[in-house]
Amino acid sequence: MTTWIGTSWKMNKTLAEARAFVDGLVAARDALGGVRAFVIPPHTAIAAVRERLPSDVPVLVGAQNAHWEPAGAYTGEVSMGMVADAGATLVEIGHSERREYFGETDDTVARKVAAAAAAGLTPLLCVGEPAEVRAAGGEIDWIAGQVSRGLSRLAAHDLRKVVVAYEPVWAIGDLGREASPHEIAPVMEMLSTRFGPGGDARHKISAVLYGGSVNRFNAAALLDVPGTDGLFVGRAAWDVAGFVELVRIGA
Ligand code: G2H
Repeated sequence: MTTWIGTSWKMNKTLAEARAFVDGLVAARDALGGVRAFVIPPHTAIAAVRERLPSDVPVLVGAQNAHWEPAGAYTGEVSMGMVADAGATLVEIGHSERREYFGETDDTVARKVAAAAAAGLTPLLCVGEPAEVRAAGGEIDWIAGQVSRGLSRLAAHDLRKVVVAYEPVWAIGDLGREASPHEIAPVMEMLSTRFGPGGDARHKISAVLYGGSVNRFNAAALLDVPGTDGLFVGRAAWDVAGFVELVRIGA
């Protein structure tokens, strides 16, 4: 299977910065074909990134969030159809920052996963356990529960559209610490066998990614963890050279 390498810019980058990143991707186009690469800009830059990417540069564009309702009086929200119209083909759902700061629950996550799939988008369902759950040894049950609930509103035939990213909360961002391959292996194995491409066909999703403080030094070892179909990267890929280097590692 082709390895997925992607980045979310979170709340970063002006339009000029987004276009400069795309220009860097175009300059490195020969490196991109070996992986399934994706970039998730803020909503303001989705269309600009999509329009600037030549169609023969194989990079998917995503959205960091979208509402489950198709339209209506939901001030400040955008729909799945709107992000698709802007050029997104995948949508990140349930990142721990959205669960922590913006009130995302398993119910809103499940609604969004189903709405994304219905709109023809790839739902990128993010799950992860907090530090206290890991300290108590409860991560396998926590993650299995988050994934099950996140998929609970999805039509069975849409399961294959889903990508899951395992991102332990304690390993995310500047305050996080790197997870070791040893620490993530049991979770990745559970996700892969229970939900992933290697698992029971009735519950087959398309890929299981790892994210959380991934960088060029730990990427190869994390990719080697059985059941890992790719990496979802933040800070280390916000600079286009960093992203391209991670793509080369994944190829
Ligand atoms: C986790 C990750 C992006 P970072 O959110 O998927 O961010 O690599 O900066 O920890």
